[in-house]
Amino acid sequence: MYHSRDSSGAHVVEPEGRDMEFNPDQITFLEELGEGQFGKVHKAKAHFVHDQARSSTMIVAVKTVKAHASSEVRDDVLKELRMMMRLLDPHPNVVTLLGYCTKSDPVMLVVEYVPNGDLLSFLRNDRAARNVTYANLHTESRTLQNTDLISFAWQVSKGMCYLASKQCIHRDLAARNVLVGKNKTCKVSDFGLARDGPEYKKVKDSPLPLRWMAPETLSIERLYTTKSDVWSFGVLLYEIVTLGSTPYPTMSAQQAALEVQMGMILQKPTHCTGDLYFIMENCWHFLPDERPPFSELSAALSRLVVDEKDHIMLNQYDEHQYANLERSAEEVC
Ligand code: ACK
Repeated sequence: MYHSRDSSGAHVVEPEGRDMEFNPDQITFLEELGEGQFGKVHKAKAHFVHDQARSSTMIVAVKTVKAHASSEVRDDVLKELRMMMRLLDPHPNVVTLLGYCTKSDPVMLVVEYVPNGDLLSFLRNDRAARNVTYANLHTESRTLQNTDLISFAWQVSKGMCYLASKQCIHRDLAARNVLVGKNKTCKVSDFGLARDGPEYKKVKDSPLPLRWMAPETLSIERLYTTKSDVWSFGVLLYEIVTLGSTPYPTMSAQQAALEVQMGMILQKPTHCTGDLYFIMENCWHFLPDERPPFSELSAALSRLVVDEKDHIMLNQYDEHQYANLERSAEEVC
């Protein structure tokens, strides 16, 4: 068993019998996938040594902490790691931790590679492809259907059910933090802000996800619970239904945050059914205790998955009602 100590003195403790500490030599970096909250994310080949006779390689994603990162950032990564260590029995809708390099500098997290990028880009790309559809009928079969979108929502709810069962609060649930794998499998990712307690420490200068935050999280108390994740899940449902549009697109993030604290919620998109909007609305009860648990949301969405009826009527989707805004510095507060 290997113990790694962060600057607060806390340990990352490996479960008995699993050696998850990688030697940096076991990792061959391939292309860069993007920049996450703590540093770069790369596609990589990991060399696993099972015993003296057996070894294998696997394509993975490696999150590397920025060079010369402060001890605060390093601690945050070790906290993310400690959170992921609680989630080691793999769940198909949550990104799995495969290992880490904590003895080396920079610290690296090795996670399962999810090939189709984040859900927000996936939805927005579909929206762009849909515009081509009208000129070329063959594109239609490749664009997302009602069943795909309802399945995305259901899969994320199952991933969140699992996280909630492990007392893990995500704190930044949004389409940009869900990855899309083979066969359009959705996996909840980016535990950068995830913590197990109700305390919250803002990562220096990183934007707060104001448009996804519940009233009690926006308030001076900054309260985060599984029920504030449920609020964010409702906003994520809205992102799915609107093919990745920005919530409250006509308002600045600060304006939206103020209005939400005064009771505003997102309006029903005209192309979704009342049944689906009812699920969203339930996520946005002002009082956290009135919001349903993820198990209930998952059960409600599973009923829509098998329903014959289209709950998202994409043929009535009016592109002009929605806008895609980039997340910007305005959300830093
Ligand atoms: O949209 P993307 O391709 O998906 O760009 C972002 C980028 O890294 C910064 O977060 C991608 N990414 C993050 N984790 C993974 C992963 N486990 N597998 C594949 N891509 C990932 C993410």
